[in-house]
Amino acid sequence: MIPAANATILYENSNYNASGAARTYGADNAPNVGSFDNAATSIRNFGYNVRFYQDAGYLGTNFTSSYDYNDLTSLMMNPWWNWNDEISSYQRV
Ligand SMILES: [Ca+2]
Ligand SMILES: [Ca+2]
Repeated sequence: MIPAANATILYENSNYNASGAARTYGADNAPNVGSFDNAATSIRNFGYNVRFYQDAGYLGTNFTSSYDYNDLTSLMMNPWWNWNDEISSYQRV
């Protein structure tokens, strides 16, 4: 899908890599990211404050940020787990 202007964009790989067969997902709000479930490794927010959730339907563990992340592996969800391949829904707040 082609993301709308200024939409948050999820990348399945690190460093916003969208070359070749690498998939991306773009939307302002996504109660369910569908086939992109548990795939996001880097994200761009374009300065918007966005809340990301571990579960679909804006549920579960979440974090809110306006930053871009080139590798969610380095963003810890808790002392034992990071955010790589975990996002299932998100919304602007
Ligand atoms: Ca990934
Ligand atoms: Ca998830």
